[in-house]
Amino acid sequence: MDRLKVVIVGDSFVGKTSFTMRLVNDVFPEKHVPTVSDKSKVDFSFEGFRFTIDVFDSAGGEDFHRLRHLLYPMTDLFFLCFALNDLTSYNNVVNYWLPELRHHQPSVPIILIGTKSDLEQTVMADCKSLMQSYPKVKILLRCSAKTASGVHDIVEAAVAICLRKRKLKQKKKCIIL
Ligand SMILES: Nc1nc2c(ncn2[C@@H]2O[C@H](COP(=O)(O)OP(=O)(O)OP(=O)(O)O)[C@@H](O)[C@H]2O)c(=O)[nH]1
Ligand SMILES: [Mg+2]
Repeated sequence: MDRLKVVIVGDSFVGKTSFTMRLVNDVFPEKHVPTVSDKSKVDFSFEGFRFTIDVFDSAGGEDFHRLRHLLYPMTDLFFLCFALNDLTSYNNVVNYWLPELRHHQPSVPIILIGTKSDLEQTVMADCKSLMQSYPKVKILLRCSAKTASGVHDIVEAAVAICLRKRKLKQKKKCIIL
């Protein structure tokens, strides 16, 4: 079975842990317990392949800005989260998180996730212009950890992106040989 490493980042309170718990245990924790760092895993099948996804949940708080990058090496894909009802969390995607990921892991693909889609959506994310500035941003998807809407689609997109990247790498190796 193939293994993928996914790291979840974004501001505190956007719902990274809730998303992870919905994905891994299919539950929704109502309470916010600030994360320090957490690792869990989930098995997933896609196009006849079976994957184990190691999900690294990170702390969004500023206190952890200097430590968080220790999670980044060997990452296959980032889930970069903002809350669809919190403009500040989206502005921080643009002004803080994307520059941070490009600085530490410039070649790792990113899925942008708008969380809390069950609440009123006040953020108009301009994904096209973000993708132009940051080609590693592959797609913007919306989800709700509360209702589970969109969560499966995000994992499917993640696996498809990683699979495509690995196939491309193998192709390049074959050409060199
Ligand atoms: N309505 C709604 N609330 C959500 C959703 N996801 C998370 N929440 C709530 O938002 C709050 C913060 O969620 P967390 O998952 O703890 O946030 P986090 O991003 O992990 O925060 P840090 O660990 O501090 O970085 C909690 O009270 C959750 O119940 C969602 O999809 N819908
Ligand atoms: Mg958390």
